[in-house]
Amino acid sequence: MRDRLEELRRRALERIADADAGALDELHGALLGRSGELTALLRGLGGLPAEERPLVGRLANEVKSAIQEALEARRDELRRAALEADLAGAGLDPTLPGAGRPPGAAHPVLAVARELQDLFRSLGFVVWEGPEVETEEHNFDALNIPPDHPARDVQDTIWLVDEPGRPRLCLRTHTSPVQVRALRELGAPLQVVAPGRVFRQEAQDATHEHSFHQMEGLVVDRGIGVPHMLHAMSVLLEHVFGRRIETRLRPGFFPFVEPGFELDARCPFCRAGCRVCKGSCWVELMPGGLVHPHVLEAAGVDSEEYSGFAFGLGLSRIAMLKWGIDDIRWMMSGDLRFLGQFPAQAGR
Ligand code: FA5
Repeated sequence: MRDRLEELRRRALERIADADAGALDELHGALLGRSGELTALLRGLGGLPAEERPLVGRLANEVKSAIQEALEARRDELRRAALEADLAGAGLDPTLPGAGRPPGAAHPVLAVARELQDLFRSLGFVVWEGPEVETEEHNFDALNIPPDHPARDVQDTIWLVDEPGRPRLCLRTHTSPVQVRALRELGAPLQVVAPGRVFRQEAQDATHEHSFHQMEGLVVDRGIGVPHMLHAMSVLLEHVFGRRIETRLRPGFFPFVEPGFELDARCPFCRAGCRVCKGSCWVELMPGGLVHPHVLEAAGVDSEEYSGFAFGLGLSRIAMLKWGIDDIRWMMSGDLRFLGQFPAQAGR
């Protein structure tokens, strides 16, 4: 009986190894089915002496498992071969590496914004964000920009709701309205930075976009003066550029500060006919000044007790200077040849 079982196993495995899909089904019936060979052999177990039955029974189970496993393995093998043949027929090679996705990275403006947020958080500032659709009151009135003031034209506002009898809404032209929002919500004293996108009807050129990013800085406390502002500006610039960069300060007019300043950086691209600085050798980077008492009062802060400084950094321009980008229009181009140059510096 044992010999017959071993012989059956040997023959069965040989036949299974050569079988095609149709033959496998037949083999399954011929070996393990009701009137299959193994079933017939097992029926003879009862005629064996009692002491042999357990051993032969165990062997019979082993042979049955071996046949079942061999049938399953051969089925898998045939299925895989059929799939590969199908793919090859369709011109596909499943062994080639996939196309994959190129790794993403932060946009250069986002990278600069994050770097500065980290810096200012470490100095005790709160990061505060305001909406891109802004009321006329926040964008202009509360910033001491009266209705007929030319500043409203200078910034060439994109109005969204401009109908008689309805509060006017615009795309914010700068991040300065966040000064008012933060002061009204947090009160004085406070230290905030407010990064975000702003919009203007702007003729585009190498340094001007219609949509660009700024970061507002605002510190209000007792006894704040111009030296505090200058210190904050120089800490900021040294942090971003990792070295002292040449700057100049000149008077600047903004209705929401008094006195007001313009901080310019030495143009790093400067050459004859430079289109970045238009031959002036300086790039406007960061205006600022002492918060006008009218702005403090409009936000409910006592201007007799508190004073403050504010600045409005051009984030897009900082990114340009940091990475030597000589045309701001690359920033919004969505061109992967441009964006792909930044993973190393701007990733995260
Ligand atoms: C303002 O927007 C003021 N709100 C800044 C301010 C804040 C002044 C707080 C005083 C106190 P200005 O329009 O100059 O200012 O813009 C600020 C900076 O944004 C500029 O120095 C420049 O770096 C950047 N900027 C201005 N216009 C554009 C533009 N069209 N494209 C790209 N960057 C621009």
